[in-house]
Amino acid sequence: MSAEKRKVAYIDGKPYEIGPNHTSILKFVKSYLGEKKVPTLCDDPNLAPYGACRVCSVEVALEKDGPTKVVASCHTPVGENQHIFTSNDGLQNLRKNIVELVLTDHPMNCDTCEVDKNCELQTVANDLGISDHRYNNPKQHKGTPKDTSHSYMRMNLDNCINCGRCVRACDEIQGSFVLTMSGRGFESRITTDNDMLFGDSSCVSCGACAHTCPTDAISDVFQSKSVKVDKKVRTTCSYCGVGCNLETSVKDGKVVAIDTPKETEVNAGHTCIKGRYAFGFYDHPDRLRSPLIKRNGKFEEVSWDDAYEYIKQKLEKIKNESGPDAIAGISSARCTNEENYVFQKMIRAAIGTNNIDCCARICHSPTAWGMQQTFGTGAATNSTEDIYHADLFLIIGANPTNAHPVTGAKIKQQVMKGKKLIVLDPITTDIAKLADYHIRLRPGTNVAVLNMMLYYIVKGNLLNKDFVENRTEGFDEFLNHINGLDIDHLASVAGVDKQLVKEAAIAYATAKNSMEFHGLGVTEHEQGSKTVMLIADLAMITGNIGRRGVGVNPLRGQNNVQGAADMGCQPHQGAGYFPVADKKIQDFYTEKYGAVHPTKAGLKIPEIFDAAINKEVKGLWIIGEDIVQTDPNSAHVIKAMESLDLLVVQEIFMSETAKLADVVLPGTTFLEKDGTFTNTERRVQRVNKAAEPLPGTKPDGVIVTEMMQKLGYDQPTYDADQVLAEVADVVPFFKGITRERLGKLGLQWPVKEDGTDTKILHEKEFKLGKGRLKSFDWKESTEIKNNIKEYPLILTTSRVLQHYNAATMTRRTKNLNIVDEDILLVNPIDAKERELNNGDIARLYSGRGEVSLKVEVTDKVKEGIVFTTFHFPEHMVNMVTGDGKDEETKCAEYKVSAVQVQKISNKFKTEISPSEKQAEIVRN
Ligand SMILES: Nc1nc2c(c(=O)[nH]1)N[C@H]1C(S)=C(S)[C@@H](COP(=O)(O)OP(=O)(O)OC[C@H]3O[C@@H](n4cnc5c(=O)[nH]c(N)nc54)[C@H](O)[C@@H]3O)O[C@H]1N2
Ligand SMILES: Nc1nc2c(c(=O)[nH]1)N[C@H]1C(S)=C(S)[C@@H](COP(=O)(O)OP(=O)(O)OC[C@H]3O[C@@H](n4cnc5c(=O)[nH]c(N)nc54)[C@H](O)[C@@H]3O)O[C@H]1N2
Ligand SMILES: [Mo]
Repeated sequence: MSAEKRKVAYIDGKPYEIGPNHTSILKFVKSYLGEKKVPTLCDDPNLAPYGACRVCSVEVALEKDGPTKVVASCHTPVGENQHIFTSNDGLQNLRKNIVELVLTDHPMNCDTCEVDKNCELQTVANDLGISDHRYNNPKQHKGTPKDTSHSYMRMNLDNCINCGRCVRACDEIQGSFVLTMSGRGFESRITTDNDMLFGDSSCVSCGACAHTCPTDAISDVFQSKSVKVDKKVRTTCSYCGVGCNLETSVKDGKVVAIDTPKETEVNAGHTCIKGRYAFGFYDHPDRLRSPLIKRNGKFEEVSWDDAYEYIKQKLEKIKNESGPDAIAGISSARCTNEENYVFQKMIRAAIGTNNIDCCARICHSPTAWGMQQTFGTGAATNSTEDIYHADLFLIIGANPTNAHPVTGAKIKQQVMKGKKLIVLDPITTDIAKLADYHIRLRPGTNVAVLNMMLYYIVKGNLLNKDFVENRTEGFDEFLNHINGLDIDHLASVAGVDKQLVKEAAIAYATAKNSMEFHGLGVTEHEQGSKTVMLIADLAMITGNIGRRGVGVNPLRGQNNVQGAADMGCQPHQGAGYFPVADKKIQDFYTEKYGAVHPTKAGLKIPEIFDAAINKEVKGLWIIGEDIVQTDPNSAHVIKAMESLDLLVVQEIFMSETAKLADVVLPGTTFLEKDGTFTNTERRVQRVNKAAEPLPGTKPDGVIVTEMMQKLGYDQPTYDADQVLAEVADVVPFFKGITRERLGKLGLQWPVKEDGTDTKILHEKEFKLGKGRLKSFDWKESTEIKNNIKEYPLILTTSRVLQHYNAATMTRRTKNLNIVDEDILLVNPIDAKERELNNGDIARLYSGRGEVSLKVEVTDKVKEGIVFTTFHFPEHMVNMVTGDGKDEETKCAEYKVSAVQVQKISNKFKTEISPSEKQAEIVRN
């Protein structure tokens, strides 16, 4: 027990202990006496205290019976022995008068303003007993035209009370600075940047303004605050690995709106355009609604039983003729833990092969593998909330404001508050614009630049000697390697300024807490795993590991890619990362699964494709992964799919891959299922069904389980909770997880039997005992070496905020109104050489294939580099990307392709607009 005396303050005469989160009188009072004890108007717990409206006024005396003073409780700190009075006639009159003045700006009669009495302002007014307008404002906003230009929000400034919450949310939460307050006094009103229509402004559609607005002056197109819904269901977002908590509004059995729930840890009351608005795909007319079998080149609707029977016969034939290793499965990082677990179990226990993989292979497999080699655990060492405890951020090959927008916005906020930022990225991303040190390296040269940073830290004597001595091994060899580096050569191949790298290295080593984040710009390279291990070196030699605000933190991509690998959807490791080549491990799984565990090593995704072409793999079952559009070298993937005897695709849409299937099975979206997802910080969170599966569809776990039963395996009827219990029995770091214990906010693994979870890994020792320092030399990518003469530009590919991977989902939402094609970014020098102007159509080609794309000429990319995204099937950018792979894990080298660009036509010559083209595709 701490001997420290507990500090108290008094609320209406009673003592209460002051806690660490009680940063204001308002927070202190609310935490003990509930939300309604003190009314508020301009306050939002997710925003910095503002103290403008003073509705939250309380009286405070510094000692018992001392003189009192009226203060705004939201921005007055609570102090020891304060005597706080929350209510008396004087305070009530003050509050009432303020709200009456505010109402001057606002229609009183709710019938005329489309908003019922649920809006926050009306609730506060009702609570204060106000029922009528006392003051009349001659210059009311009345008659301001509604702004309906935005795809997802509308602005009705007649309802605005100028509380400034939207402006503050845009600035403080999203960091976008789109909304401002213009004019003074009664003339003041909310406008967008350059006074544009809302829909034309630079708004990123995060919805933070609509979420905070107390009156529906800015609201979602669906008026979630005012229309009565039947129920609200809390769940977890199914886009990226941030894992935002969402609250769905359900009316007449349909999800009609999504907002953030009150209590959130991961997303702190925030979401992005996809999580909040891009859910319209879920009941889109294009959803698959029946099992399909392809006969004579055409899909025919069949019953579930016929589909299962057809698959069973085909699988048994393949197994009898060629053995179980002629069958493979690719699981979905979009599906739940429970679904991934049963699928790998089906492949291993019911079919009998280790040929099971998932999209982690082409995404962060180098992270998992590299961190297993150096630390022992291949997952993020720290928690997202550590962003608040870091002093410096090192972001390597990640574009978090696009790809992990809620985390990106948090980092951005901290940097705007003065924390230091180093970015290693060839592209001037949004976050790179804020960097103190933006190291614009050539794609494929991370190992060179990281070696430079390690060198400058060692030479500058900036090592954390204690950490190196007590917690690592391999330092002597590491030092030898550093001493042999040719820094000038490394700087020249990477195309970077030595001095800048030196300064960045010193900043990283000398900040109190340096927190590293990385993405695909690290992993999707030939030297991906090596880069990850050098990042681990950087953290270890500077002691930036094992406490708050530091660590090595991959920004994992898919909502449940961490979980898919945890559940064993990898050929070399089963559920819980046990190596399946080990005889003891095989016995362990054999006992757990009640079926002999396969002993032969499984194939990784690219090996599955090669084996299909060689007729060694004949049957493939894919759940929720559109490999034809998203794996590299699409022509090769298509050839592999066409070589199979049986392709089963379990999907929600007729994806490019599903089109090639023999059998299509209609799964359900996350809104129609129960289970759990594991986010990028190892947090296992509940997914709760908000709507019933569309008629004709089944949750993916149900489909897999029914198939297991059909194959004769004794798997009980699918129940997500019961599968989770089985996972907890097999996977040691899930030991203490139950659905109940996960509660609202989830738990971060490892979770002990008693339910305690883990926010920070490696605090006292690494899973390997000591951390392993590793050394590697930079090597030019084979793709460049072999092809750069003929194809002199380097293509690097990535994503936009509005669309998600194959975009089967986001293209079926209004996000398509905002972005409707992949654009090729070309540096002005390269553009001039090719006579390319903005808007021209260019041919982008490599030895593998070609696509045509609209051009944007910009110095966001360096000379010699071109950049695009891979979201649109009418472009199929992966026709161009190559077969390069990470040496260790076979992760695809999407970030380096040798290409050439050639002008096809001027902008005016295109006959069909991308959106028309898109519409055509959707229609077909
Ligand atoms: N809006 C949106 N969000 C998404 C997705 C989406 O499609 N859309 N996809 C999700 C998925 S699956 C994933 S994995 C994540 C990916 O998210 P990120 O990891 O951020 O991935 P990318 O944006 O593809 O690439 C990151 C950066 O790497 C840079 N880069 C390229 N080559 C190099 C290099 O050699 N060195 C360095 N240091 N940087 C380099 C690129 O310029 C790019 O800015 O996003 C997830 N979130
Ligand atoms: N050029 C280039 N290509 C890339 C990348 C790159 O940076 N550059 N990045 C790569 C990366 S990191 C990744 S992770 C991959 C992602 O590639 P994919 O995994 O192919 O991409 P998604 O669009 O996430 O595809 C998931 C599929 O699952 C379906 N789906 C969604 N939810 C469910 C569900 O609940 N059940 C079922 N059955 N299906 C569902 C969707 O309709 C979609 O077709 O793309 C890779 N491709
Ligand atoms: Mo990914």
